[in-house]
Amino acid sequence: MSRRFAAVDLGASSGRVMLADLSDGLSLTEAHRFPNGPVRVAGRLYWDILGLYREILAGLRAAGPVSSIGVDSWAVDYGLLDESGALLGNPVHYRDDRTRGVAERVAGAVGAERLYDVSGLQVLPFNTIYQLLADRLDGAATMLLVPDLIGYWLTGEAGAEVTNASTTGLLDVRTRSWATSLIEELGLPAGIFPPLRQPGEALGGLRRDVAAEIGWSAPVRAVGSHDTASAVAAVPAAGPAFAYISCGTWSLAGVELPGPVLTPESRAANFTNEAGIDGTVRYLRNVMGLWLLQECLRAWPGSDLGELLAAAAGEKPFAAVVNPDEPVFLPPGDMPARIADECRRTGQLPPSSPAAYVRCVLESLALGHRLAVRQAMELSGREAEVIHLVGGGSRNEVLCQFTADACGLPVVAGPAEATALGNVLVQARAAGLVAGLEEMRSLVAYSQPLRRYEPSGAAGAWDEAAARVF
Ligand code: LFR
Repeated sequence: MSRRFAAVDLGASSGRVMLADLSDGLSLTEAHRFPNGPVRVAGRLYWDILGLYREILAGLRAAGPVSSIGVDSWAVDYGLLDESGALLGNPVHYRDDRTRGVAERVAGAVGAERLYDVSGLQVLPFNTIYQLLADRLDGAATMLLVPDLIGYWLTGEAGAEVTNASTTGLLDVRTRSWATSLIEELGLPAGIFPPLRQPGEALGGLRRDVAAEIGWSAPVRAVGSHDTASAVAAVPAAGPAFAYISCGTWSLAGVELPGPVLTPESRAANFTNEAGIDGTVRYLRNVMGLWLLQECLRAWPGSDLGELLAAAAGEKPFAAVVNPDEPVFLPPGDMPARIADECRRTGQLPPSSPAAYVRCVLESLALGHRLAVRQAMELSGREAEVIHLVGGGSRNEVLCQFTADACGLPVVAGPAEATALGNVLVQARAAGLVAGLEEMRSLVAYSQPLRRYEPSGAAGAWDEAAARVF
């Protein structure tokens, strides 16, 4: 058996097929990378799911034969299949506004307390539960979350991987099975939710036509198919006293726990209890993340991120900060204009140059990280001595330093490709090459470049800035 594994990892701004080799330690190389983003058609925001599938096949062809394949992506979004297994309509992007008001309506009908008690999930307007209630489900026989849909196209096998299913709002947080009575109470068709599968389980071999197209064949295995579950699995932590921030388009900031926290305080702070691998709970909150920066860059064609980050480091500290989680920042659009409005609304002068906007975004994000990490510790009772910042954001030196300063804790940055690493390590474990979560994490710690940032001790200025926005 070869010690090579392929990770298909779809992020909101780019997708990639990564190749891992565990013959000697753990090395990861990129077989193929491709852009991803929303497509607006007739006022609705979609993913280009077929384009993504084509790029996945191109990536697998480039990767060459492996022992197995795992697929992960962002959460909550799905495709609906008809009786014959054909896709009914194009999957809608979670930033589409068709769910406006749905969360409030559902809370009014079933009660916000009940929803939290059943699913343990934070309320985000785009949770699957709200999307399904906003969609037409006529003719739908099966609902497949994005990685499960890709897995279905690759193998012909339908199922719902449990870490991602936990982001739907329709999975029972205690039993990790579909919350059938809630599903029925909401009037959703219970039959569209496929059987659950666990990370490490084999889906099956590639369909013959798929194998013919990429030139080789291998089994597909379920992994932590929610990208954040895979990223947290690959956090290079040595013991339990850590917090993590999986920082990409979103920043997912929190702690790992053996069981859920379902207290009224936790619900009020909108903390989520998402399923991690091996029965762990990802106790975290979504912080708006690098989306703020990505959307600023889209508004400034021709700008250079490296230059802007360097210039931002030299800008005046705390000239203006915003609460990064204001709902107004969620949809695509003119981000600098929305940041300027938010500054004015909170009695601050808007930034006056792109570098000043970038400074504002990075300080604001660090404030978001600080609040989420502190509340996660407080609400769960879990103390952290270090913050592991993983994902693409770990390459952003200014953000890593700001996060250490704002939180008053050391930040260990990296790996940038934590998600792909978590994906392949679950496959390698299923193949018997790695023993458990602890060994997976130490393999990451020893094989991947990491960088440590110490807090600078300027806590007072961060306290003052936090008081301005929260
Ligand atoms: C991160 C992520 C988050 C989820 C958001 C939307 O990529 O998966 O965990 O809340 O995307 O699906």
